[in-house]
Amino acid sequence: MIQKNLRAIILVELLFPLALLLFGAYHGVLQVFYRAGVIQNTEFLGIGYFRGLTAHGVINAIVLTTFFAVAFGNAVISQQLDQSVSAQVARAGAALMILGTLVAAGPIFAGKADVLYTFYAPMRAHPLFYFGVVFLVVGSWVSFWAWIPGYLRWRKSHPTRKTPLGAVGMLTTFIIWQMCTLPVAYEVIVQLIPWSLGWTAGVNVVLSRLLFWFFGHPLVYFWLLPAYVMYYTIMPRLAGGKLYSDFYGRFAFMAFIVLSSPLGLHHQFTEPAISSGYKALHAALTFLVAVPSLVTAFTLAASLEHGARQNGGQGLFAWWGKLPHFDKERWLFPYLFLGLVIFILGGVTGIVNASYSMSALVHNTSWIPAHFHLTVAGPVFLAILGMSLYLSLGLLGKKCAAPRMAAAVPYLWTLGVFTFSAGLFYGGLRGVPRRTNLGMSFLDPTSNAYRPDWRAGEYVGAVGGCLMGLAVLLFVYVLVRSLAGARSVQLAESFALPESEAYHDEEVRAVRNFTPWVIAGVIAILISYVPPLVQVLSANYPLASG
Ligand code: HAS
Repeated sequence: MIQKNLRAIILVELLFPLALLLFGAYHGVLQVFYRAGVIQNTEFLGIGYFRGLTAHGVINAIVLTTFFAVAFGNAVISQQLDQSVSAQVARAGAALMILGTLVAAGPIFAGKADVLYTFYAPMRAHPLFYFGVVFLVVGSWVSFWAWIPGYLRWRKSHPTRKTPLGAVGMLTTFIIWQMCTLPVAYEVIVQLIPWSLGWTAGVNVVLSRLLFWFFGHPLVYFWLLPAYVMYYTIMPRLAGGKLYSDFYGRFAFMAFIVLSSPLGLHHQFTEPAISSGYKALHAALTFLVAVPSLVTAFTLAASLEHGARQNGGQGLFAWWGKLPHFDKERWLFPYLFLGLVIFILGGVTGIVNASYSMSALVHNTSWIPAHFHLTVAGPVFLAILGMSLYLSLGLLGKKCAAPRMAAAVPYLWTLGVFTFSAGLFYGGLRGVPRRTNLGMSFLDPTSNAYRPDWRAGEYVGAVGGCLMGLAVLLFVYVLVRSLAGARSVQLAESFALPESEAYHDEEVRAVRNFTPWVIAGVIAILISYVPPLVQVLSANYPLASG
């Protein structure tokens, strides 16, 4: 059961970012209108293009994801490790995260932090933006620290038992987060804050980018792994069966500890100062990080097949039809299943990006947002929406007021995100740039830069963006209507997250302990990052004043 004294904290951590999501999603829809040339202006209703784009990225990709990981982690750890989370520390973490978000929101909405969600130099924000980021990240660390003493106590009092898989997944998520946020904390505190306060004359841009991207790729696994926890520990049960292999789940999580950090240079293949040898090493490691996801794909497909066959499914492919795709009692299932379907394309395009030569074709084109909307806005976002609704209603003892509509949301979102990404992939291969107000440049018929051949992709993207916006509105309708419904104390008291049993429950010592994996991760980071760091520090580029 989820601890009673954590329930209010979890609810705040779920509902606060969902309220902000309305702004985040609104600015997403505006993006497609700017890009398709429907809005031909530098601003709309007083909010400029880059201000809106920054709000969109920061709210959706940083704030929503971080709050959700902490909230879901609090629920999973307290349920699976005998209610061992320190509520006082968890409360302090949540308060810091809320403070950080509000402090950063001020400069973003005042137009003094148009630095996008990848906030590295030379673009400079108001110091309060950076302070807000620091509070948000430190708040998430504090929330993680609230789990550690209870986890150690649990290990001591259950020496022969395996740590439950969901807890392993959430601890992995935050071990990765703790490791990857240290360099970006250095960047923000030592480089960016003094520079934005005017205390230093300039900033080393290449170093700033190196530190940011050290954080930037493991960040995506911080987003992804809470969804993986749901896929491994909840989805097989919803499908009516069992997790095919407990070992493969543990192996995938542990492998991410080693592999998710030492490869951020794949965002910097065109970076000066860093030798091509190290870029090639990071490219090779990027191919390797796809392995735990491929393992996940096969393990989950087998788990789904097991569930479907328990429901009477037969044949080589016909069993797919026996999964609860449209079951209004199990409306959470399509949020997880469709996320996986979307991720097949998100993963394949990630592997394209990882290739040293292909990246040269797609880097900084609209191909990149197409890829990441099939990842962070695919499995991650759908899992966040579905679980936020499920958890908040469960904790409050309320029922879903419109379960059919709740189950329809992920279908509409999937249609929207596939359409959106198809348009952006098409454009990206033709060189359409990302992060550009196309309505004021390449899609403005009166401009010398006008590119009529770039219209089709952007129009298709705009249709997809509108469908995605509609899906968010439907979701908010279901959430608000359900929250306004009657409360049952009995339902709230008995609420717990579903937990799948394992079909193969293997005993493998190598995946019982985090320590060797963390040590291997640190060694991999040292090998892959120390020489590039030395190269960057010894390069003689002038500092940027911003
Ligand atoms: Fe990525 C850029 C490479 C995964 C997010 N990525 C980005 C950016 C974001 C992002 C936000 O190498 C842009 C950053 C910016 O603003 O500049 N990415 C990869 C690779 C993977 C990958 C190799 N990315 C993600 C995930 C993200 C994410 C996950 C968010 C959550 N990405 C790159 C590279 C760049 C990049 C370069 C830089 C490009 C550039 O030039 O700027 C891998 O982890 C992907 C492995 C995944 C798979 C898929 C497994 C499939 C599964 C589904 C199974 C389905 C089932 C259902 C069971 C191999 C698990 C079956 C159902 C049926 C109906 C059949």
